[in-house]
Amino acid sequence: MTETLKAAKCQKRGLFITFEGGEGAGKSTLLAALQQEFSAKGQTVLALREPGGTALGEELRVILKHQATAEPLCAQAELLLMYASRVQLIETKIKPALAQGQIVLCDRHDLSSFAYQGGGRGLPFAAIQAVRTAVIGDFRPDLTLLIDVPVEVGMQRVAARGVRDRFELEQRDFFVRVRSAYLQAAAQLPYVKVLDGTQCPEQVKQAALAAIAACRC
Ligand code: Z5A
Repeated sequence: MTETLKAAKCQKRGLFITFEGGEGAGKSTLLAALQQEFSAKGQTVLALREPGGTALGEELRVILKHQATAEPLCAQAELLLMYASRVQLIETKIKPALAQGQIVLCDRHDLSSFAYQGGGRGLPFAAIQAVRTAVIGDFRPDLTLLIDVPVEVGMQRVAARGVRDRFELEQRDFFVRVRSAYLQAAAQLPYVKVLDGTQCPEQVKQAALAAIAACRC
């Protein structure tokens, strides 16, 4: 690609970076550090989370994380609610921000559905892919930072927080399957960069900045 073409591509839209990983991997910590880094350089940053980020998404987040009724949420309904939240966020927040050239940082996105509803809950990956295609088509992040930590490390970090949500109440095996699905996907998707989340936050941030520099343009 010529320098002119590269420059034209850069001007056309912003940058969409997603943060993935098991519980306690350090996604929110890294996202906050990068948001500060970009803002300090005068870049406009939009920080979002999934499920959530819109009025509808935040209502769905309460159901998905803290549903306390006697009727359990089945895995398929859980998947569809995740995608309802996601597509609302993409259409009303992410695409408009990218069109304005902003940097969009999103705490969890599409890969979470493959890892949690696929790996964790056992829904067929082909079924998830079919929902994905029907709902969001070929829209995808420019870069996904997958922060990988051993399950025990993540569980210990979260345990220190006290109160646990519907996902955090799952057993160790669930999170082992989630981690394995994440790593399997990362091996197949060129836009996913795996970061070692056992390193200190500053080292994780430096690795993330290197991955971002490599992906830009
Ligand atoms: N979910 C799903 O099933 N399907 C989907 O499609 C989507 C989501 C989109 C959302 O919960 C839940 O929804 C999630 C999956 C499911 N459930 N789980 N489990 P959430 O957004 O509230 O929870 P989370 O994404 O798992 O966030 P988290 O548990 O807070 O993890 P984190 O953001 O990766 O970690 P953190 O808050 O940055 O750090 C946790 C602690 O570790 C904290 O004390 C930090 O100071 C510490 N930390 C962070 N980094 C480091 C390093 N590098 N070293 C040492 N200590 C660190």
